[in-house]
Amino acid sequence: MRAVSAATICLPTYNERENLEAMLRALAPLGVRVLVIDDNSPDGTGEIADRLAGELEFVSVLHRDRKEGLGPAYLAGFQRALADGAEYVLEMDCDFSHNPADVPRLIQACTDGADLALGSRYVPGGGTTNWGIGRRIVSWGGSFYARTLLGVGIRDLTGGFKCYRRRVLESIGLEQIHSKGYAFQIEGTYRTLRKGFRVVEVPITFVDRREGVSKMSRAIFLEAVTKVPALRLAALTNRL
Ligand SMILES: Nc1nc2c(ncn2[C@@H]2O[C@H](COP(=O)(O)OP(=O)(O)OP(=O)(O)O)[C@@H](O)[C@H]2O)c(=O)[nH]1
Ligand SMILES: [Mg+2]
Repeated sequence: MRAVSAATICLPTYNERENLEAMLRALAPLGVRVLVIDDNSPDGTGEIADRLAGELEFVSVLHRDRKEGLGPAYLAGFQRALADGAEYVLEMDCDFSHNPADVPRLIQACTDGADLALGSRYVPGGGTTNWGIGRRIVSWGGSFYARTLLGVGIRDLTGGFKCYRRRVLESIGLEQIHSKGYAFQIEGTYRTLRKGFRVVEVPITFVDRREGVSKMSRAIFLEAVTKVPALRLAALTNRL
């Protein structure tokens, strides 16, 4: 229980007014802290977050001026969570693709010895529901591409449901990370592996969002395609 109260979930939001309140109420019983990172959502998500932070003691809000992508939002959230003393720092989407009930298993994997626990769709027991065949191929193919080029054994490199131990975030060079989308997830895990930390995959079922709209874009996809060989090159030339 002590471990859980030392955990902060970073929850980035951009136009999640249909989801935010339900998500915070679902997280309430878990005993974790939640930091909502809102990029000035035009739909008023930031105001909803402020109202709920006034009501729910475990919630705080980080307001940012504009949408810059997931990576910069998470980096700002990590800094705040570390400054506030978190031992476990989680990433999670606010669209119910990630099941709040899986949070304790991710934290447990870290208290059991992992330095980074990844919610994984591509290990036995994991999977996706309500995704069309096209989306499944792109996602699985993306992880296959990254795993092969980087030469790592991790099955799910693009997922965004993860739990970092504090010491990882303190040592992987966050200030050097400029990725914004899926590449941010790949880069965080790869840097963690390069530093010799222990990374564990925890099976999860990923559910397609029910409310609101996806912010995935062609630019985010292309960033990942080019970032993977760049990361490998950086590692081969001892810059990572
Ligand atoms: N603060 C912030 N949050 C963002 C930004 N882009 C996406 N998000 C949030 O990050 C989470 C994941 O974004 P999604 O739009 O679901 O993207 P995705 O999960 O890659 O794509 P889908 O599976 O299609 O939903 C959600 O909680 C979004 O509201 C951003 O630029 N800034
Ligand atoms: Mg999503």
